[in-house]
Amino acid sequence: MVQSLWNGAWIAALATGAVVIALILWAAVFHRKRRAKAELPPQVRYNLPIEMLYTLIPLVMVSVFFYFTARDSEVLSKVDGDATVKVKVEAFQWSWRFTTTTDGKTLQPVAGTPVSDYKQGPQLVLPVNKKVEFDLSTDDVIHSFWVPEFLFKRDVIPGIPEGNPGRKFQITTLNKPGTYAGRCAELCGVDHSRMLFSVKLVSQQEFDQYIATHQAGSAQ
Ligand SMILES: [Cu+2]
Repeated sequence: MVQSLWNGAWIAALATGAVVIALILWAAVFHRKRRAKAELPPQVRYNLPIEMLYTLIPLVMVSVFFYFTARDSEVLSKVDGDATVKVKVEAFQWSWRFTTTTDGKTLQPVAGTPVSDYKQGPQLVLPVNKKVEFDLSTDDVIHSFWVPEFLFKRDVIPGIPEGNPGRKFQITTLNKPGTYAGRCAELCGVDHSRMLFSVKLVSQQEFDQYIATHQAGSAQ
């Protein structure tokens, strides 16, 4: 869905660009000054039809972009039903803490240590093909949770109370096992660029094993 919105926007933008460049070339080639003493071509102003046209066309274009963007973001940010896995994401200067709850069990939080271990970063382990719900919070400044390959990014804003649907989003498209790099996408201070993490998508069996060894209270 994100991909098709992106593609559509690019096609529309490229088509607009092609028309504009063609008009510029047309004006430059066919209406250039040919003789040294050529008189000015007729100067058009207050031409109502033309002014209407270049007011209406951009309005229509912006409305079309707005419609598709609003329609898709409505679907993408919808939070409904119960998710199999819930992840509490706490962003701080400058790392992340992930606390996973699934099947009534809460796992030991995975947290990064700012600066020193940024190359490693905390790793969030999730099962594939499950609905995962994220709940984003922070106590300091605005951060942004971003895993580029998930084609999804959401700002983490301080001061939004727990339970507010604005902090949550659900993803159902995590279906390819692998390790995906994540980062903070909102400039949040001096070590913002080191606010890295990763998400590892594993099979359900591997995830069950992970739960068994990482349940809160159990010996590591
Ligand atoms: Cu940040």
